[in-house]
Amino acid sequence: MMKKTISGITIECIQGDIVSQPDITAIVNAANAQLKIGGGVAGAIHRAAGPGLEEECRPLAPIKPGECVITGGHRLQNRYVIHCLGPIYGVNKPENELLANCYRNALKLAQQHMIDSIAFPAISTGAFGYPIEEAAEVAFKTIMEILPELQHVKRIRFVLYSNKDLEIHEKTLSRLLK
Ligand code: AR6
Repeated sequence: MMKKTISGITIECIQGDIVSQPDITAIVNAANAQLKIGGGVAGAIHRAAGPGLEEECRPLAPIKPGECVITGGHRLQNRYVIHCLGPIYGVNKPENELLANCYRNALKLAQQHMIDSIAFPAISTGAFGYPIEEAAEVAFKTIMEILPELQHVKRIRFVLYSNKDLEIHEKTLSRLLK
């Protein structure tokens, strides 16, 4: 677990499950273009939210790599879900810009909806094959660029599935803050 506060905004890294973050207003889904239930994060979120989430998503799909849409949380403990389509590594290019767009657009939606806290999984690093070190660097760099524009978001949490992924994120964040 790591916590850093920059310009009044706390960035946290924890090991855990994205659907078990009851103190967070919006959780981010590593979605598919059709915004349907899938594997990994998308599977966990849709299962926990119930069928109402897919129903709300239907008219919003398809989305393109880098794009995000917002819905309610349905049966989740969170008020909102922000669905982001990450790039498939080696297919959707340039990967780093498309991944940065996910973080940028998710935080813009959070800002528009006056969301105070948001939790991200490591978008694109599972089924979409993005190397975790590179993805962590893109994620934190993008977040730091956008921090000065955020007025409502006070807490940004990264929820990493494995201890190894947590370690990589903690190291990357410490390095970028030096
Ligand atoms: N909580 C937190 N992190 C998780 C969880 C969880 N419950 N489950 C997996 N991870 P992925 P992608 C980690 O595959 O790469 C889906 O099938 C996982 O270890 O969920 O963006 C969709 O339908 C990895 O580090 O998302 C899409 O088709 C990270 O979350 C496609 O996969 C992202 O893994 C999206 O692929």
